[in-house]
Amino acid sequence: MTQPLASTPRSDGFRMPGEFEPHSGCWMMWPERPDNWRLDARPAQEAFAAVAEAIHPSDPVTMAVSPAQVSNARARLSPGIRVVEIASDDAWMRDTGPTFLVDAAGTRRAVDWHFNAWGGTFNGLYAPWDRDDAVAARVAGIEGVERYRAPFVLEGGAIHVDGDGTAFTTEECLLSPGRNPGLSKAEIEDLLKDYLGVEAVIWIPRGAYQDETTGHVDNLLHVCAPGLVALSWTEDCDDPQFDRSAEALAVLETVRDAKGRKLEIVKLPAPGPLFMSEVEAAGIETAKTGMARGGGQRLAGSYANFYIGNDRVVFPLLDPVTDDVARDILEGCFPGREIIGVPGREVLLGGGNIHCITQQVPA
Ligand code: KQY
Repeated sequence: MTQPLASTPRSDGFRMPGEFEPHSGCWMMWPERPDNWRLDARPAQEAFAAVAEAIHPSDPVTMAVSPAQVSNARARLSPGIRVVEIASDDAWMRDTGPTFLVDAAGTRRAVDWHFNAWGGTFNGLYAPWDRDDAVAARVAGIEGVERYRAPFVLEGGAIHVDGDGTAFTTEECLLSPGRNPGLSKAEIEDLLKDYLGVEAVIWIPRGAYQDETTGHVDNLLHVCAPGLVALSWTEDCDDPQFDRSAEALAVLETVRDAKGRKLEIVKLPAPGPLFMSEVEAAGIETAKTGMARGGGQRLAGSYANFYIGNDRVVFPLLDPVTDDVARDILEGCFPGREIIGVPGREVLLGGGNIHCITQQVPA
């Protein structure tokens, strides 16, 4: 593994591109952890495989798989999907993989964030997490790109960018005591500017209700294009999600982005509300650490948790009542891209969705 660069992306002229910019590929990781994925992760493996097949070949997919699962993964994935052996603690490539950057000449580099299972010993979801923390460096090495090791805790799902100078995050997440208790909001904002190559950070107060990452922005909203944001929304003012989405809307309606634009906000209906069933909960091994699961638990379902590929958008099917509404709205947001729904419930049972399990590599 090569040593990280000592400079910062911003000082070297690098920026994180928008997800809607061209990709050379997409990375995912194979689920197997039985205290997060029910029935020894077999239904989740089927769900992850379906996501990979929906993204591939628009973005050629590489699946990182632990040594014990290589033959199983290979048998369940079509031959075009590359399988590489990488050990991990769970399967969230958005969070443990590198965040890729580009410069004006088209050179690519990567940011390797410190990962502590969404809260470390304060409120992290499992321990140890050292194999997860090593994933980004491995992926960057396989991609053959140089890497910055950012000096603070962050996951890829905690940020969105518009590729044009603006980042989005939540206070609930990045100011949570389990991540960077020694850093002020202003210091974190400066670090985001340095490591994402942005000039403006838009702070949303909170993420989705019951999100076990402590408020990842990628489960609340997505940036469809510079100046265009899709926000998870409910009209039910008795739903605890209502205030969270309304607070986000209030910020998004008043801010200007780095280029001085007002944002256009498109509302995606929240599915459900959705709850874990007793049968689903019974299939999950009892967790030794933070991921206690139970029947009746509210799930943090959101259609904003989608992946933007080169010629398609892959979004989670979560609720027959709202799936088609979400599809129609996404069609309006992404002219020229096919909108593909893939069953999202098994991924949601593990605590995230399609955006959380994917990581694009810019072209
Ligand atoms: O949403 C994500 N980005 C990750 C969710 C992790 C859940 C672990 N059980």
